[in-house]
Amino acid sequence: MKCDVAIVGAGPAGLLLGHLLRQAGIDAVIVERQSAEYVLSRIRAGVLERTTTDLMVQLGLDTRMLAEGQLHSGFNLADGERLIRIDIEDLTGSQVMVYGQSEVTRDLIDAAPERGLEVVWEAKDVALHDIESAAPSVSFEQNGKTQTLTAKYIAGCDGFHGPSRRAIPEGIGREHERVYPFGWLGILADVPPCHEELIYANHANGFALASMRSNTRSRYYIQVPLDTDLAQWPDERLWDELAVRLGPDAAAHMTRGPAIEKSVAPLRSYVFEPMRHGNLFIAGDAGHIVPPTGAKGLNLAASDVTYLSKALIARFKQNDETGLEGYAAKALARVWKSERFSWYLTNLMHRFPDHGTFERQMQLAELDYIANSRAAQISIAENYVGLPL
Ligand code: RFL
Ligand code: PHB
Repeated sequence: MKCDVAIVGAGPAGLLLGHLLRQAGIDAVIVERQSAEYVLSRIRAGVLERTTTDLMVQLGLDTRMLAEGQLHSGFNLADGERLIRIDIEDLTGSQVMVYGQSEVTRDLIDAAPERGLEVVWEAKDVALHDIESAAPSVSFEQNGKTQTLTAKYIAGCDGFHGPSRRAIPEGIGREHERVYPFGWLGILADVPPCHEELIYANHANGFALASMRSNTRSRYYIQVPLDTDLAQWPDERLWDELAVRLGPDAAAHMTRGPAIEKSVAPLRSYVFEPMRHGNLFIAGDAGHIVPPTGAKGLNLAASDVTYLSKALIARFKQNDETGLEGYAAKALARVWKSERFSWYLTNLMHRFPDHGTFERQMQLAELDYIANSRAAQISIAENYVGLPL
């Protein structure tokens, strides 16, 4: 098999890139380890920046997003006593779109056949070869047969655990990492949200987040120790703890219901550089991870592939390689700023095991400063809606 661009991974990064390249008439094939059903069943991000929704508009895949997604003009920080509303529309002129990652992925997967975007599902033993050569390839096993897909470029969009980043020879790359001493226990339930906007709460018991997917589906999280056993958190205990951490106003409007999904996710900040080696280009979680507190993971995947698709289109249409040469530096500059914001909000809103009363007072003083300073609110709002590309 041959194509112009072989894409490893059919998460948001790989699917968006594949569609953007197909829209420009470039021959792209995606190789994915899982089945489409499995990819669609992963419950992950829920807040889209304008840079991400713009891509869906550009692809003409925005019908369902515009009909079913919710535009939010603000979100709230809670400090155990009160809600501090960040009016992102007033502060920045922009809004964010609440539309689940699984819905974005579904729209991209459904449109792939009619747009000639081939996705090889359930590919086993995916491996990258000759990434420093002019004919890099991806091998995989399908139906018991080994296949090789030879391309001009490979896009590594295979998430944090995929093989692409690891194909870069040791000694060339550099890792920057912070692992947080807690995780998020998430619950998805078919109940109306407790508030019309998101609430990020810093309570003495730990962080909590009230989010949503629609008017009838809610997503909540609480900070828990990393070794948490889900069996310790039957639904009722989780609802009780959410009510405490989110505060009396949210609790009064909280509808409880059975969990459709419940899981613990670790929190990590991670950046690998460079995001290019030879003819391999890394995008999305394959190159960087943010803790979910800033809602930036999916949005960074989208900004990476915005840069990468433009660079590849310039290469194939005008034989101009300057975009490809600048890709890693351009993408990383935005990545680091989102890393900073996600790290800042994680530090501001969580209880750390080594924090004493001083650190707690610092958090409360900062929240009080934010509550009373338009300058502080603008800084948070402009990062939350997404910095310019
Ligand atoms: P993805 O979505 O991980 O997709 C990578 C794809 O590559 C496939 N793959 C392989 N394919 C072929 N061969 C192999 N050997 C492969 N190994 C892996 C995988 O099956 C998968 O389909 O990365 P991408 O496209 O870069 O997209 C990034 C986003 O998914 C991610 O940043 C966010 O979902 C992060 N994230 C969250 N972000 C938020 O903004 N808000 C959230 O609430 C939120 N929750 C989460 C999250 C990430 C999680 N992970 C990664 C464990 C919750 C979880 C549990
Ligand atoms: C979610 O709805 O899953 C969600 C929303 C905002 C975040 C993280 C997760 O910051």
